[in-house]
Amino acid sequence: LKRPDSVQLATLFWILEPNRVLLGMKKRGFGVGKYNGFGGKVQADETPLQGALRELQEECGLIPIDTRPRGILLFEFVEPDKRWYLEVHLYSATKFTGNVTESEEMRPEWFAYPDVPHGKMWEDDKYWWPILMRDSNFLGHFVFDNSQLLSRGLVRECPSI
Ligand code: 6OG
Repeated sequence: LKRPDSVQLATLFWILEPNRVLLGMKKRGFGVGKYNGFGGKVQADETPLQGALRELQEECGLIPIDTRPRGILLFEFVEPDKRWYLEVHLYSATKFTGNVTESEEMRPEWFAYPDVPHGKMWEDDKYWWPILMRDSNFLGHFVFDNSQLLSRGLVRECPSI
């Protein structure tokens, strides 16, 4: 048996109002140039929920009111000399306090649901977005190749999360 690989914990927060969603344009680092929910790495002294709340506030200035867990995605990144894993805990809210503010990391922008720019988001999103939109939850595993293109994946609706 080989030594098991380690997994980095991260978060992704979706602000889903009845008629529009708040996305962030990632200004630097991993995923630069893509629209996404708000999030980042979970710190050693945090639960994923604590990390998700901290990152949401840091990146767009909001404090959510009706937070709920929506899913867990395991991303596997295959590089020539290594393979690494990100376990992303997803949350959503429909209500918040605070004002939407741009940060060093993210430029927030509202999108009406029909205008969500899936072509400018990570490729896995379109496979679980419909589950998010029908108010249900999910588990998934996606493998990305060296150019950060999706090579395979699976997602399962999991209402009881
Ligand atoms: P920082 O490096 O900014 O955290 N993330 C992904 N999000 C989606 N939708 N799809 C992916 O497919 C992703 N890979 C990573 C998780 C990275 C942020 O980017 C998200 C974190 O919110 C591969 O600290």
